[in-house]
Amino acid sequence: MIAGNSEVARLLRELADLSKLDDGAAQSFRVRAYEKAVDAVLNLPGPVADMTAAELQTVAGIGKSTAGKIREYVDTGSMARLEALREQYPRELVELTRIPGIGPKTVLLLRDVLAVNSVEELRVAIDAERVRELPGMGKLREQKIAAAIERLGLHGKDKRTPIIQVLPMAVHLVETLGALHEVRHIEYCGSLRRFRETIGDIDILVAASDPAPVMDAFVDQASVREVLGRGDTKSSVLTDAGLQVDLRVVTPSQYGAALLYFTGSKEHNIALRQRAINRGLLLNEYALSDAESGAVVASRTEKAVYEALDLRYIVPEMREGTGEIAAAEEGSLPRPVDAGDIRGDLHVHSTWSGDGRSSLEDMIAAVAARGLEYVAITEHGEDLAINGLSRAKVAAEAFALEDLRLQYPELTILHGSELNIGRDGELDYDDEYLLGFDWCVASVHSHFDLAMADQTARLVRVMENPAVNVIGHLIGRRIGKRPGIEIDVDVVLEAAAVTGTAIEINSHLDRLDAPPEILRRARDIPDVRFVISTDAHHTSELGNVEWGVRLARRGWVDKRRIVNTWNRERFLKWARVGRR
Ligand code: DGT
Ligand code: CA
Ligand code: CA
Ligand code: ZN
Repeated sequence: MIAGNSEVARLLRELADLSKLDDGAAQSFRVRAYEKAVDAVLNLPGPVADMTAAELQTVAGIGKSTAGKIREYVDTGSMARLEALREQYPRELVELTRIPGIGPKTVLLLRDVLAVNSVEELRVAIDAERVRELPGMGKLREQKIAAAIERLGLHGKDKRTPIIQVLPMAVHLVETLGALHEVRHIEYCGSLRRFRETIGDIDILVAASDPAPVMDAFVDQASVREVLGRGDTKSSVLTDAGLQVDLRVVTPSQYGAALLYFTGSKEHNIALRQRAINRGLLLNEYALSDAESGAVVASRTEKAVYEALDLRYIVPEMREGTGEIAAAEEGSLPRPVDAGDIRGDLHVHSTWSGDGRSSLEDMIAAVAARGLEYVAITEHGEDLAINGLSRAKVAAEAFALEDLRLQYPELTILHGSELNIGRDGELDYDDEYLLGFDWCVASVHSHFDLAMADQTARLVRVMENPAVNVIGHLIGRRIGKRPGIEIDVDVVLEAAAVTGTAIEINSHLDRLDAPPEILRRARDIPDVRFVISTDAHHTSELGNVEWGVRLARRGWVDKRRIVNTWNRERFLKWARVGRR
């Protein structure tokens, strides 16, 4: 295989990083030389592999020694200097340099004085208060480093990354590899396809006529920091962000069985395999086949495999091994919602809110372009510092909306508000005034640390207000950053049912709130209604509805309970009843 430019650039970057440690300085002459060469190689107009050492040296930014190393790699497939450095500075040690506040000198001190060779060992040393004793360190820096480790989630064997950091990368990979002409089908699988809110690693499955070019393109991605393993049909890499990506290539006829296998969960797979055995069949990552003759029964699509096991298709978001197979068998699985089912967005901001980033006109135009039937514009209520709207502004926006209704006669535009739930469940404006809005979302934006009983009480009080249609982002969490409020889920859901207040399914990847565990609890309380909303602050966020839809599926929410799948007439009638 011919070494690609981005692959060479990646190795030079690794050389630079390792040289920082070797020189004990982030900006030594050697380090700068390698870093310059990285840019130079990435900017070459043609393949680096076609250039002689002499030609390489004529390129600005590539010196004689670096040119020699590049040729060595192109000719032999390895670089002696790099191999030696990798030997001397193992990956776990290099990982330490990703922690803010730890430079190459500190890494060497940690290693030589405290025998710390990994993030895990660093945590132990911090707990023992030994790091603060290093020269130039002290208690304050030690605490800062501890906080940085927590924040980065760099610790533990089963470190998990919030989905918002993983999904864009996976989508990009699927697009890039999917463009290769050998690729027939491609999808991300694993926990990401099941839409877990934190991800261990990315799994990508490809069906291709020829796996080799797919593997080449995969390990040659610019974002790849290290190739952990490379084979004919499977490879693993580590990205710059420290995330592992596993790639598996199968033939098109195996794709359905492989997709099922690599999507998991493991528990779901095991239950399916047992079901196959009970029917005299064998299920593995390549096919469902007859246990005796070995003849393939189904393998091309997931649907075919489920069908051959006498089951309805189960969407990936429900494959956690928590009763979905029994439910599929008895026909009690909730009807999954699709993005195409959503007819309105009922939590949308514009620049009238202090934190909105698209104008009201742009927002409405974008909503209309998406073909929605109704929308609620819900700027922040006046109690939210800076971002909220005074009554004068609310009145002014009402005028602006009148104009827009004339411009977009097909779209029903509700004038709403996103109210702030106060410490004891009080709301912005006054009760009389609130009934003047067409639609009210009420959300927690403060007092996250109250005791469970207090949190529950403030939510219940708000739901009793006839102007409130829906509780926005129920627990107020930020995945991986803020845990969200503690509530008595059953009491809150019961109150939602009794008062006719819907629970929002907030689509933002940072929130995914209410969490799926809470949504699932509502299965037993059939009167609870839901709203899938984007909470968009910019037109580009309206498309996030796709994530809200997947969260709803993961929470086993039947689509008939989601009010914004209803047609305009039915929805408006419900919205008015809810307001009494
Ligand atoms: P993660 O990466 O920890 O967020 O979770 P997953 O579910 O993506 O797990 P991963 O990456 O280890 O494996 C991907 C899928 O491959 C997994 O969901 C099911 C399948 N798989 C992996 N190991 C096993 C196994 O030992 N048995 C079975 N039946 N399936 C497995
Ligand atoms: Ca995975
Ligand atoms: Ca994996
Ligand atoms: Zn909002």
